Amino acid sequence: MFAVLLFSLVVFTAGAAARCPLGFVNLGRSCYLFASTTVDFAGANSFCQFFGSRLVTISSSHEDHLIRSYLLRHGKGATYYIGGTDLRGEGIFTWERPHGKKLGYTGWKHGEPNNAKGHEHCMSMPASFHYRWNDVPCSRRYRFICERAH
Ligand code: GN1
Ligand code: CA
Ligand code: CA
Repeated sequence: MFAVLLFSLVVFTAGAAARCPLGFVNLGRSCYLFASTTVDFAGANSFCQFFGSRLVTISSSHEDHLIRSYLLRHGKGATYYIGGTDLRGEGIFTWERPHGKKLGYTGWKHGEPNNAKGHEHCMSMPASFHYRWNDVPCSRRYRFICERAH
């Protein structure tokens, strides 16, 4: 019996570890990389692609909750880029993946997006907003979150 339990534990642990590539964490149905490098939005996009992933698309309150809970525990008090912009039309935010898809679910902080100073076209999750969404200038250097399938 003990051997069976031990075997199950080893197999289960190995299985769980194999679900996401090194550096990615499994939350719900996807693998996420919470990058600690700070880069501008274009840089964040490139980094995610280099890692075989894309900037995160957050499609439901469930997914938003999983990511925010993770960040509240491990987020290092920072701001993280997520994968949406209104670069193609002011005030109309779309996801990078699938490209140009309008937001369905949104997790904006109350009062956002506000396009502050007329220069905020990229989406982020700042610790100071408990990781509710904010539009920020795309030129700022922030951490970022990548997503890929298992
Ligand atoms: C920040 O720093 P300030 O107050 O001009 C934030 C905006 C928010 C605003 C909300 C770069 O702007 O995106 O809408 O607070 N700017 C940055 O009060 O994070
Ligand atoms: Ca804008
Ligand atoms: Ca803003």
